[in-house]
Amino acid sequence: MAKHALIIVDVQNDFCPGGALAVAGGDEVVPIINRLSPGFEHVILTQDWHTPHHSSFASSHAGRQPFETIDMPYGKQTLWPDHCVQGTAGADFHPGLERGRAELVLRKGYDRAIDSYSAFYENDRETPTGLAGYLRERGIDEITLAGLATDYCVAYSALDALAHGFTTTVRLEACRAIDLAGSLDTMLGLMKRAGVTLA
Ligand code: VGL
Ligand code: ZN
Repeated sequence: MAKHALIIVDVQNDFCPGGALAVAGGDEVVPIINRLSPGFEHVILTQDWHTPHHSSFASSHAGRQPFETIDMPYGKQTLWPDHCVQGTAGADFHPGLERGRAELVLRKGYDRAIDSYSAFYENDRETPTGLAGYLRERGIDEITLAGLATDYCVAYSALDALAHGFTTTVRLEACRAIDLAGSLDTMLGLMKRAGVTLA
């Protein structure tokens, strides 16, 4: 029997209007996801969970501004405003998000030296978070993703889920994008070509 999990990506205050890295309409996904999640037998939450002075923050690099790109030892990295710092209100889940049925809260981005968009791998693309093993060990073979942001954490997670052999769907109506320099079109194209179902 196929087991299907909903992965709710980074529905946190800092990605909602008024937050440090607000995604336009970010809070609109909350009621949509609340309607979706009872239909899934397994629900998993991810939480962006950065150390203070994280290396993905522009404020950690002298003379750099948010949304610039720099070279890191592991490749290119977009710099962000300080966001989702461990233990802060901005890192909390949106208060309206129904999360009583969540079986796992997967935190990511907690290594100061490296960012993690994907719920499966850090941005070096080789350090695993353990999520693939968790899903596999529990017999889950199908994944649906929703949350924030479509073109960063949702897209990278979807591509990695597919690469791991999970049947993967992104519910676009339950996602909102940052859309930095065409990133939404780029990532939608990559997902479509890879074989992610965009619903
Ligand atoms: C995200 C940028 C930085 C996301 C997280 O959740 O899509 N984007 N950190
Ligand atoms: Zn982040």
